[in-house]
Amino acid sequence: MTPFLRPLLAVLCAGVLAACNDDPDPYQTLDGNQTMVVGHRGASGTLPEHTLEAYQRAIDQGADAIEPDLIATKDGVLIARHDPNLAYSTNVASIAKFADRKRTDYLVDGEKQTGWFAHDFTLAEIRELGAIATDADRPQQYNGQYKVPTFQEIVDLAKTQSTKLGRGIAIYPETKNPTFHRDLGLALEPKLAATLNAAGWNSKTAPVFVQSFEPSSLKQMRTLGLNVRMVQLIDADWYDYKTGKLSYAAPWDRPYDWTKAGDTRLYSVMVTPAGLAEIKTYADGIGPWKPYIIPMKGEYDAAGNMKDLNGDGVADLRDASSQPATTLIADAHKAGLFVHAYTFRNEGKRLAFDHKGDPKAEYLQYYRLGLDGLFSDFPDTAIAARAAYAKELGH
Ligand SMILES: [Ca+2]
Repeated sequence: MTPFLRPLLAVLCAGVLAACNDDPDPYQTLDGNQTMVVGHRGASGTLPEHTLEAYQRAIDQGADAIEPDLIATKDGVLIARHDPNLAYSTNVASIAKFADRKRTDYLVDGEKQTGWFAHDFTLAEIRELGAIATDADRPQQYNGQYKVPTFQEIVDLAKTQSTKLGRGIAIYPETKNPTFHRDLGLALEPKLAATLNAAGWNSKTAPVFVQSFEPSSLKQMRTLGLNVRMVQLIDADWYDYKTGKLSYAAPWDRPYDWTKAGDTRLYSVMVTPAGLAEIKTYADGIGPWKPYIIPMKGEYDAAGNMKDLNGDGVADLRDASSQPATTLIADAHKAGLFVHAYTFRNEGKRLAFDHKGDPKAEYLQYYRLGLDGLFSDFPDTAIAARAAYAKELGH
C-alpha cells in the first residue's frame, strides 16, 4: 500500500466500515521477516570497535547480531580485530616494552604496512593493550580503557545476553586475511569451527553467520563440516561518481585468494547471475558493499568537474545522489541467497546529497527494497528507522 494512503484508510475503517481489510503489507525480504540489524564491530560509532563494551552497547541498542572480525595471536587464539596490524586499533605504539616488535614494510595481502602485528604477540601480551577509536571523528575519551576480546568471550557474551534478554543475539564472525593467516601456520578456519562446535552452534538454525571476502575460506569451513549460514562479502575500491559504477583497485579489487592464485576476475563478477549461482554452491547469502544495490552519481560541469552541490568546497559523496536500485536484491533472492549490505553510518560525510544529512532516509531506502540485513556502526539509528518502516507497512 502507498504509505500516505494507510493513515487515510485507518481513519475510514475506524469511522465507517465495520470489516475493513487493514492487514499489514509484507516485508519483501527473502524470509518475509524484517531486516536484520548487525552491530558492525559492535556499536563502533560510539565506543572503540571490537571490544566487549562495544558489543554490549550494540545489544543494548537493540541489535540482532554482533559482528567480530577475527585474527589470530602468536599462540593461536582467535581475537577480535579488523586488522592484524595492532597499531590501527590499539595503543601498542605507546607501550615501550613492545617497541622492538615493530615491523617495517611488512606485507599483508600484498600491501606494505608498518606497525605491530598480532601474530608476534601472545594473548597474554595482547591483554596488556587498550583498544582505541579507529576514526578521528568519533569519541576518543574511551581510548585505552577496554581490552581486546577473544572470540570465545564474544560467544559467551551473546549466550549470556540472549538468556538475560529473552531474545536471540546472533554472532556474525568474519575470517580476516584468511590466506595470510594460513601462510603463517595460524589458519583461522579450524579454530572458528572448533569454537562453534564446542558452543553447540554448528547448524543452519544456530544464531551464527560466518562471513569472508575470500571464497576459499568459506569453502574450507564447509569442508571442515561447518553447517552454519555463510556469507560471501563483495567489495570494491570506491565510487565512480561520473558513471555511477564502482572502481576497482588493489587490494579491494578481488579477494586475496584469487589474487594469489592468479585469478584476475574482479569482485564485480560475483553480482552477476552466474556469479550468484556460483556463490550459492557454498554460501547462503551475500554481503555486498551497499552501492552495489543503490549506486551513487554526481553531476558534472562542462569542464568535467564534479559539482559541489552543497557548497562546502569539496566534491565528494555528500554531493552525489542515489540512483535507481540495481536488480541485485531481486537477482540474489531469485538465486536463493539473502542480502546483507554494509556499512551504514550516521555521519554527514557518509551520506549522499539526497539524504539531506539524515541517516534514517538512507535506511528507509534499503528497507523498502527488501534488504535482508545490514551492518551498522550506529544500531540505535538503524533500529529506529526500522520501527518507522514497520509503521509505514502497517505492522
Ligand atoms: Ca561538497
